[in-house]
Amino acid sequence: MPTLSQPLENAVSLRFAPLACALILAACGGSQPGSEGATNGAEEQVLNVYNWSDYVADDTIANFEAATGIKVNYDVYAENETLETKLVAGGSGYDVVFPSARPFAQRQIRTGLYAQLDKAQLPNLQHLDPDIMEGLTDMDADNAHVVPYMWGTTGLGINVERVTAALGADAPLDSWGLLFDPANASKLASCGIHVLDDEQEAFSAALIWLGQDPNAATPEAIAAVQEVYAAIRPHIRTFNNAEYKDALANGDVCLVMGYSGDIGQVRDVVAEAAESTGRPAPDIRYVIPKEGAVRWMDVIAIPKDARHPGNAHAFINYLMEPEVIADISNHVAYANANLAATDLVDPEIAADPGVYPSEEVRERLVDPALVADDQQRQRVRAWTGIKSGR
Ligand code: SPD
Repeated sequence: MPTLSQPLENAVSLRFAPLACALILAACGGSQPGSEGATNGAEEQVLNVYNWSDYVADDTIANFEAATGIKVNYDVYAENETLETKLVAGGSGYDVVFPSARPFAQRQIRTGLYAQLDKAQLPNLQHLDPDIMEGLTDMDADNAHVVPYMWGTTGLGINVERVTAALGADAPLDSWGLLFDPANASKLASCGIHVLDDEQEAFSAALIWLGQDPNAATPEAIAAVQEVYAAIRPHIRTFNNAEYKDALANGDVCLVMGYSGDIGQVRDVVAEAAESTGRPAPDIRYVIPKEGAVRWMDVIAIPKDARHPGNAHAFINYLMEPEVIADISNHVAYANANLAATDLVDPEIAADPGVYPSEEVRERLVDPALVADDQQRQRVRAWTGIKSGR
């Protein structure tokens, strides 16, 4: 079975080092939300941002700071639940956050966790795709609280050589069966499987594989999902939303359930590392399974108790500059919601079906939905049990 060489593994690990630092701020000397900048009128020149890991270009924050003089304290998370816990507790100190629209921002808007946007401070709203804006109005009337950021899908990240070495040339690379069929998962266990620690996505994926409504939350649907995971649980190494990128890039695992752009980033990093060593790059592929997949959208919002709402608006408006958001899409391999940025996106990214799926594939994508609170609690409880192998 082919394995990655040591120099390539080192090159890959270096690429994701900022991610690891961001996740352990104390160890890396990073900043916490606070007040360290100069004041400008009523609002001090500070902005506390809490975003998903690997979700801006390398220079996005520095460029904003240089353009505005606002000092950004930038923290990252890997799960919607981490953000939600901080928002619900209150006093998070964050001025700008990036929840997934459904069901997270949907629920958080209902419970009053976000400030109303002042659209007079957001002239770049004019660049956003009116269809996407309209599509959010059922959860956010008049687009009053959130602005769309990036969207993507959840599918499979595959090291093609290693998976076909384990399963044969007719391995079902285009199917959730690669993961959920225990006959496949058992053969892939030794080359390594990671699954997202994302109850919403992991539940929906299993339901799609079963041919059921991906947003089902009845006791029967929950039991069916438990059964799917029980059959493959011994073959899953870990559940996580960020470490899987390094693991796939380094060759520690050969199959992951992952977010589209994250796998695109792994593919690009591995290709660059291979180029620098003169060795052939492993074929890292993102697949939207033929049975269908979840399409999600992450949005930008200002927590109700933000201390720097003026700076927050300036940052959100900056992120809606077509050049800025196109640069981010080029860097993170996620599709943005900015029509004016379309022509600025790298043609390779624009033509990547994992980033912008074809019409035919889009017909097989489903949006997450909010389920009743008690059903959601049951799903979360079941998910905790699934992970711990109970
Ligand atoms: N590295 C950025 C990942 C963003 C993923 N957000 C989508 C969550 C879907 N539940």
